[in-house]
Amino acid sequence: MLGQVSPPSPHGSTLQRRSFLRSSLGFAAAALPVGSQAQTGPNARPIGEALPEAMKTPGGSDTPYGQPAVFERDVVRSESRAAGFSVWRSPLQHQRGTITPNGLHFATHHNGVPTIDPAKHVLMIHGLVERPLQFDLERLMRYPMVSRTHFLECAGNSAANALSMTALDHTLGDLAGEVSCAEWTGIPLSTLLNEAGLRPSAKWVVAEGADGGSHSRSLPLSALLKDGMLALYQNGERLRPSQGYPMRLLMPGWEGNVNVKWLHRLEVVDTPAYTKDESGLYTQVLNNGQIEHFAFHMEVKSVITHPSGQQTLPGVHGFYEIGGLAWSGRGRIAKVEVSIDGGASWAVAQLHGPVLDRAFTRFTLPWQWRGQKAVLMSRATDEMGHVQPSRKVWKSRYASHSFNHYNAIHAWQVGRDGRVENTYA
Ligand SMILES: Nc1nc2c(c(=O)[nH]1)N[C@H]1C(S)=C(S)[C@@H](COP(=O)(O)O)O[C@H]1N2
Ligand SMILES: [Mo]
Repeated sequence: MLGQVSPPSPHGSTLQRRSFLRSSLGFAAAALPVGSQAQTGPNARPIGEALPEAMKTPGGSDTPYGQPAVFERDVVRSESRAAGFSVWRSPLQHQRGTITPNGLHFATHHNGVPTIDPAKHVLMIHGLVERPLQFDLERLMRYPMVSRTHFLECAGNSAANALSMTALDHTLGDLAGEVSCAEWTGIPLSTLLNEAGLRPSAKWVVAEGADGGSHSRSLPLSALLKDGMLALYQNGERLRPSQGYPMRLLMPGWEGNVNVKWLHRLEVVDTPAYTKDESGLYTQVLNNGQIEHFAFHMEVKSVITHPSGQQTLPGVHGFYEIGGLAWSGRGRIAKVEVSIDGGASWAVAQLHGPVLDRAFTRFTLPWQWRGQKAVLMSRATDEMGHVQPSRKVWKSRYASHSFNHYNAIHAWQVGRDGRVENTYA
């Protein structure tokens, strides 16, 4: 690579930050070259003289549905199975930007992926309504639609870091890849619920999927009317079977499992149904033995995607970019701070806009690595003022076997050899 790379200018040039950058040995404040130089000497050929191989022959053919480059074969989801569940984690460490490609969207299936013929699928709205309604896809396609970019995160994301006594040496995707972000397009649920006509006693809605175990959850009606979407499209194309084809419920910022896939029934009721899915699986046991029920929101969280677990800095000392993703189920990300010394000092990272409500936000910070041991951490704050807790504080709130809604600060240790490893700081 030729030329120089200039790290982005510091965000928020307060006096405090300037002096932090000056006084900190680790964070780069000036432009640093990372490109390699043209070779010199008697046998050196001038840069640009040799034609690349691909320019000497005609190219190959394309495919009807575009595929990633063959050299990107390793960029895939990883699967793990537990108690009949199948979980596919997104390789966050290989992604840049904020939108998860459809083929890499994480997935959690309690009973596999059903094959649903859209011509035969119906959505029913019944219960405490004036007019029970049934919709086929042809009819739904005539409704006005909206598009929104939102993350989706499994309540059990990062369970390994919540439960394991020692930090497991895994990749970021394997540790925290049950989260993704996509542009969802569909029909506001208020349109369909209001068409059915809500009775005064209507307070909750039971959403049921058309998969084997009929996954179902109860949601407060008021929240569904405000924010709920019947999603039909994911990043511009129809939903993937893995994401609920032909239609799913989307509740922005709420734990993944209420986002019922393969949605076929909305029953309007006056109290929660206490389905097996919400009673058995998605409750948290607090430290005092009390049960936390219907904890819908996913709280503010962030992860450093590069450098991250099982990666190795190429050994060259100098400029590196620390970068990552932050999100909150409560609103926009207001601030991300990064530490290179295990939390002893923090610098404010640059946020890359647009900073959207309940969506992935990218953050970066230039860093000079001089071969020293380092512990990299990121700490996000959302616009409501919620800040990520330390692991110790998070663990003190819940019973030792609780793992849902884990949003503690995540840490990577960088060794002198440049190897990056999961650690508890
Ligand atoms: N019908 C149905 N909906 C479901 C599930 C399921 O197994 N069946 N899994 C839930 C869980 S636990 C999560 S985390 C999200 C994951 O959504 P995704 O697979 O599109 O990422 O879907 C939820 N919706
Ligand atoms: Mo989940």
